[in-house]
Amino acid sequence: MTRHLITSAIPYINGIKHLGNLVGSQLPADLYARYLRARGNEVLFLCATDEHGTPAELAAAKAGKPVDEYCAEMHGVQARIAEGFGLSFDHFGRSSSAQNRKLTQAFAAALYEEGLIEEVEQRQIYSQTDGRFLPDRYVEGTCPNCGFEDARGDQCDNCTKQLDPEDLINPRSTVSGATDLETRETKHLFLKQSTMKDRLSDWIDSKTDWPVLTTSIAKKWLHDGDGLQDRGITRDLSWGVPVKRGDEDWPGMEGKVFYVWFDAPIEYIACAQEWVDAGKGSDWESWWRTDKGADDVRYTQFMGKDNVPFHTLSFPATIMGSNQPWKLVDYIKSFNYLTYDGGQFSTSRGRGVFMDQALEILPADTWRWWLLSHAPETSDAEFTWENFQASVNKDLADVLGNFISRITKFCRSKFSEAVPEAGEYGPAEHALIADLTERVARYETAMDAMEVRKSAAELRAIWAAGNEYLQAEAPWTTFKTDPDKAAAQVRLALNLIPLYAVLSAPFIPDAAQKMLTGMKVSDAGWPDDVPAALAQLAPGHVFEVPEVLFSKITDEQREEWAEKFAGKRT
Ligand code: B3M
Ligand code: ZN
Repeated sequence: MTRHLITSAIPYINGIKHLGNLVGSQLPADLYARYLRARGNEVLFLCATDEHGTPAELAAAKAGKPVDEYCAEMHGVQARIAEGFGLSFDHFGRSSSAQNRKLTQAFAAALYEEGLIEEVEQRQIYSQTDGRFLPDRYVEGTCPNCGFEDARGDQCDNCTKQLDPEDLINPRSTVSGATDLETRETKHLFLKQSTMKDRLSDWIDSKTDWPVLTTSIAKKWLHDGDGLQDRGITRDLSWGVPVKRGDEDWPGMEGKVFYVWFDAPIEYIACAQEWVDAGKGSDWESWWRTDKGADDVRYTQFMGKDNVPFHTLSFPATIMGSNQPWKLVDYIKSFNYLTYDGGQFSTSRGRGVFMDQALEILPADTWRWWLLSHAPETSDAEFTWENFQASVNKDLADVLGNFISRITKFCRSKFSEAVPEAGEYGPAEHALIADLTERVARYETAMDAMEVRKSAAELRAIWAAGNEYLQAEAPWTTFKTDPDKAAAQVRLALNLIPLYAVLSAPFIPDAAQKMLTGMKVSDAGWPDDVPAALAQLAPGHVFEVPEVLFSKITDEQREEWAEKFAGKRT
């Protein structure tokens, strides 16, 4: 038994995530957490909402709510949706928690004491009406390049030119519309991560077993162009972790907060504290402090590729730079993007399926199965309704669902709702048991390696092996001439159901539970010994035909949904 710490990138608070976000971090992390728990490991699986920064402020303003209220509400919404998808977090925290505020300020103090924080004077737009400095995207005006009147301070959306707010003609505050803007001197903190370049580089080089997607992005940022830049870790916002050195005020930093990407990964640690403070655990330090036992922990992070630089360089720089015994990540599993029907998912245009909508139209397991079996691992992947329909109808309804309903109904009609006793296993049965033993080992290897698509393919092949056996042995035909032999065939086939349930649970937990409930099995463990697992339903064991596991997606539904999610949501 190993202790596994697993974190998923923490989703931004400002809105509901789409299926591409889900498959890039939370869902594969859940797959891995469920698998490791099923195999008897101790797992702490954490996620949270990422609540600070400009996007949260802007979204709250748009919703007409105070930002703290907006975040509390949206946290509730995201937590419910996560539950709907069966995401088995041990705790779903909040980066705006008191624990994270304190820890973030403590990290800043430690980095300061190590001489890794520099105070830098900068020029920035100040709004007299608003009484505050404005972040770049809070300033709008006319683009000097194309004349577009609503260009943002960081970029013109019309001609895509990168801008400085000072470039804008007739600049105005998006907070109030005020035009009495001026440029003022202000101070910001920079983390001198460039001084840690060699250390970070050696550390990344030592991770020879990491996915190439992860290490290639890290190396690009380490070595391309100017290499690793020092990074600004403070912002002029009111919503965020106030800039302090531990408990002490930081002279010159009044009214400023830490940059969202500074405090967000620290929430991985704070979340473990929240987990304890919520009464769900008793000891967070043994997961996070190497002086308190965390050396024995294996820590795995899951994220989309756009988050890789922050997890391979910035957050490790915070951890290493603190010179305190915090746990560093052991493995980073990253993902490419999921595209939607020939284009991008778009939050602003409502293009693609968002997590709440997905659950409104179909059970979570259908989405879990499609997303994981098509995870964008080695390249981007594309969601199409045709592919989704085919996958649900074939893999889930025809292969798995049909196997279960066919064999349980046949048993009920020809014998009873109990495992038949008569008959002995012959060569075909022994061959199936041997075949499944090998296949389960291959499935475990793929799951251990977090090869998500490959694991799904191995699992599908395990389901198919049962179908092929039934097809070839045809107990309904055997029954006419040799009912005892048919009884033995049915006995083995019924025993595949709890095996399938346990193996499939990490992918499709609800359906797996229905399978076990129908078969009246409450204590099915991982099949470390496949032949023994295939004998767990003893002759005479009573069951009920499980309820229908998966309905097929019709062509009409497919067309309706393709139309509905093409991009009109506001
Ligand atoms: N919130 C980006 C995202 O939701 C960001 C991840 C933070 S991980 C510490 O994809
Ligand atoms: Zn422009």
